[in-house]
Amino acid sequence: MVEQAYRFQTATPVYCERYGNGHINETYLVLDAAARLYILQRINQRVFRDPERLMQNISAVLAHIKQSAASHREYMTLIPDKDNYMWHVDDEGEYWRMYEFISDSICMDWVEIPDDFRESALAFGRFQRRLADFNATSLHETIPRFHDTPNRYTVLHQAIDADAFGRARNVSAEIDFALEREEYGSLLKKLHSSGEIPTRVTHNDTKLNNVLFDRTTRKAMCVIDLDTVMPGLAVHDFGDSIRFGATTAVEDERDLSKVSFSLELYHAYMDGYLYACGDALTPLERELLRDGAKMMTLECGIRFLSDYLSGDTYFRVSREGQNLDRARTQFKLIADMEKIWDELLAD
Ligand code: ADP
Ligand code: GN1
Ligand code: MG
Repeated sequence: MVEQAYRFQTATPVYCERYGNGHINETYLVLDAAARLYILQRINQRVFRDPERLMQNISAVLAHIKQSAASHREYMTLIPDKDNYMWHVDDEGEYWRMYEFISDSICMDWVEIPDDFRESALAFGRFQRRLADFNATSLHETIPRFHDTPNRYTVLHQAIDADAFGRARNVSAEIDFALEREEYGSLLKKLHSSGEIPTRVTHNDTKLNNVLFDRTTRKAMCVIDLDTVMPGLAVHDFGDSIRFGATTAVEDERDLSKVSFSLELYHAYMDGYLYACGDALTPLERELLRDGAKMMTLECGIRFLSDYLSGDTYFRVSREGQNLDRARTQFKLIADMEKIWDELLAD
């Protein structure tokens, strides 16, 4: 039993096991003596340097979403610790938080049918809409420059130059692929800096497995993993969903012949997203949705490749070469998108 499970306002915990497939935080499923389930998480402070402000963001965003939600299963509920704080700091200075487990929910690591993906788009679209009147400037930037693609290139250059693990020589094709697209990498940042696309409250980690679905109806209910909710770009949120979901294989698939971009899933997501929040987007944002998809795939590929070159210190790995495999799947998806670029425009 993780002893921090006892520190929150629940009945006595009777079970606690590692849970989920996240790359960053440490997540546990907890059962208490009253047969209630909870999610307990240790916040990764190497990634999130200011956990208290992060928790303030999450509390504020959840309170806001609650106001317009149709049911309590559409938002997460934090459980206070025994001193009535919304988080718990243990003797080692580690930050922990607990949520009610959303009952009868399922979480998917890949798209089983296009309708599931469309559903997830509805959830992220609703999320965007519900936070449209939330003051973005009140949010703390939990990871500075998180989706700053040109800065991700700077980090890649540093990793290549340092080549701390002697891995660069084996991945020259992947490095070349990334560097050939470096100029493109500044497209969205430039349009944002010049005010041509607006700042919005965004989720910034819109993977399919950050949405909970109702077990019976398979309707998307609740957006989770709010650590990276910050001011950002709507097209990035659209794009991050596409890079993770509009594919025929998992993110770390080793056999690249199994990995291809799915136009059918792309359009299923586009359809749901535009239905849920399309009228809130500007014409230029709609036009740039496909660039959001390519950019997030490129940025994530660069991040995986940089982490591989630097010794896998950021994304959790369970086998050697996993971050390289992840980078390769992203680059394969980009190559596929480029081949059908004209078909990716919003209608
Ligand atoms: P990470 O940042 O590591 O991805 P998440 O916050 O996404 O962590 O949580 C990891 C997994 O835990 C999710 O994919 C989901 O399966 C499950 N989970 C998280 N919060 C809840 C919740 N409130 N109710 C049910 N399951 C949850
Ligand atoms: C991480 O926390 P998780 O596993 O949902 C990462 C995302 C990446 C994703 C790649 C805070 O997401 O940015 O896109 O892995 N989160 C953070 O799977 O860096
Ligand atoms: Mg997650």
